[in-house]
Amino acid sequence: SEQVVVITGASSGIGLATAEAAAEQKAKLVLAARSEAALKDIVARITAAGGEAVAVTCDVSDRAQVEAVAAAAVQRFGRIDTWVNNAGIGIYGRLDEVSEEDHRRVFDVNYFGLVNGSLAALPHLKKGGALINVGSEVSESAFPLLGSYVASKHAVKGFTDSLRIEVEDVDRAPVSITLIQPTAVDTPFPEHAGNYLPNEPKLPDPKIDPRQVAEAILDAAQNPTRDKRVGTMAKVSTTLATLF
Ligand code: NJP
Repeated sequence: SEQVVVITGASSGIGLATAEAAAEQKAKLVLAARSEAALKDIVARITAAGGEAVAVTCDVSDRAQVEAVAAAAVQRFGRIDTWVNNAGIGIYGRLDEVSEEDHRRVFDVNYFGLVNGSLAALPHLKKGGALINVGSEVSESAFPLLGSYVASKHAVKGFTDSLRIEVEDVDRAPVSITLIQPTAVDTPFPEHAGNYLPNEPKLPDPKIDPRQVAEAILDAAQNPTRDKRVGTMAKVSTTLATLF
């Protein structure tokens, strides 16, 4: 396809894998994250391989910065076909020890970042397009020592499912809205997370390859489904000893 695809959190992990896979499919890419240098390297790599990509430095928790990403996409490529809200962070720690500031930060990025992206993208998608929101297996289940993260991903699912009804069923706009729900994915997510625990946080095995999630995201851009689960969906063990 020659889709114009916007990806938030494109500097690492799932977002980066999605950018690379989309570039192979000849998509025109708008890559957003806070790390300007990392994005520039990725854009240089994609461009050197014959692809088209532009980097936009952006903190998704700031609505104006997210609107600037949409504006950059339209300015460079004339339209937006697919918008992927992928940026996210974690905070490891008990709910009674995570500071209010950290708890709010998780919601500012994971929830309000995705709200900002969805609302910035929708006006551009209404003639036909795909909005793809990265939730999680924990959008529907509990998980200890990542409680603020789990709560934010539940909020992501509630927002995404409600928005879908308004856009598809009330407006009858040809926008597909998909929630991607991966299991644990092999990315630097734990290293990027805040941590109140005495030891290095990690995610439980089995961890899937981020390219598997990228494939599900790009597939949803072409063949939308309401919820796309990726991974084994084995019941997450709540035995703390297996996690940390
Ligand atoms: O994590 P990581 P993943 N504004 O840390 C960016 C979900 N998920 O790929 O800003 C803008 O490698 C950050 O870039 P930078 C997860 O919840 C994961 O695993 O430059 N961007 C980086 O590009 C999240 O929603 C697993 O630091 C911001 C990216 O986000 C998504 O998958 C399982 C930002 C994070 O890359 C990608 O996570 C699951 C901000 N304020 C769902 N803050 C899993 N890994 O197991 C961060 O079910 N970023």
